[in-house]
Amino acid sequence: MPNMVTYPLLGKRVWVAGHRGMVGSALVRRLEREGCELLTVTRDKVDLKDQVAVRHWMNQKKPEAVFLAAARVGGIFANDTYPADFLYDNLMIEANIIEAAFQIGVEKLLFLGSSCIYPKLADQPISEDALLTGPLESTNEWYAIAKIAGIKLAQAFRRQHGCDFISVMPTNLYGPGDNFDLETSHVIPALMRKAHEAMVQNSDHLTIWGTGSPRREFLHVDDCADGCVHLMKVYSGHDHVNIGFGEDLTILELAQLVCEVVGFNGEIRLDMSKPDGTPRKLMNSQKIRGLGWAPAVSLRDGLMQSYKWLLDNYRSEAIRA
Ligand code: GFB
Repeated sequence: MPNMVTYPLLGKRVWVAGHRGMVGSALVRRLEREGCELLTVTRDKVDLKDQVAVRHWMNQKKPEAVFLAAARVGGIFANDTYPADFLYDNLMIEANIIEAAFQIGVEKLLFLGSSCIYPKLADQPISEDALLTGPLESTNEWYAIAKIAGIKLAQAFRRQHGCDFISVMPTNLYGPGDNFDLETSHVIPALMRKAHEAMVQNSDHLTIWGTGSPRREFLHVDDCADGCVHLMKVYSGHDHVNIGFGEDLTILELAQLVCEVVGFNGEIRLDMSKPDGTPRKLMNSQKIRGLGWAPAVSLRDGLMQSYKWLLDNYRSEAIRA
């Protein structure tokens, strides 16, 4: 049984680092129910890659709990195209925040990683102890190395200084506030936008990347935020914890489901010049289930919610960027 504790958030000063991102904004929505004092800061005020600025701001605001959701994120193409940004930015952000959290005596910190930390060919479903047991997937090794370093930093500060810093590894996420840019996004927003535009333009087909055969697991971002808040309140331990949905499907099956949700009936074509990435990435989420948490949003319902968000925001900068 994982280490269960009680850390109520009621009345605490809680910083959500990265509150404008998809995960950070879901955390802000979820934390509104906890009766805590929420702290946020925008990039134009504090660049999280700047150690001095981070130390100064944290020292002034004195958060008691921190959700470290700030990161440079993107889909398979962005990861493969901008390796320096994905490695450097993520290393700097997490190192600055974790070290400053130690310096100012933050009571509890939760670091968010990603399922891409696991070896490309890890046994499925992937349990937490698969970390560092084999080579990484090449399209996202830069991001994965940064996230592994984040887990290790949290563990090192716990071990050397007794800090209550924990790490969670969410599976592939989607939901309101997602990035719908076709070059840099993850697969769900990309397919949703492609299906929507194909339907509006009366096209007879849409094209997906790769062979359509990789399998992925998808978790709605509100479930992820709920799982993170749950862990913050009940878990304390050296080992990181997976947060998954529990089922996966092929990219082709996903494309069919997205087309159904959007109402597009055309053909789905494959662009084999694009990479598949990891063949399968289904996480073993028994540990968080054992801590009393389970997801609530089905993939179909979550996709319908995301499509509504896309329609509501289609003309905005958030989509057209
Ligand atoms: O979501 P995605 O970009 O990330 O791609 P990963 C998942 C799968 O969908 C891959 C396929 O096999 C893609 O080839 N795919 C099909 C598409 N059509 C599309 C499309 O139009 N756009 C996109 N983006 N994919 C990411 C990592 O890996 O997962 C990150 O690169 C992070 O580091 C994230 O860990 C959770 O699941 O392959």
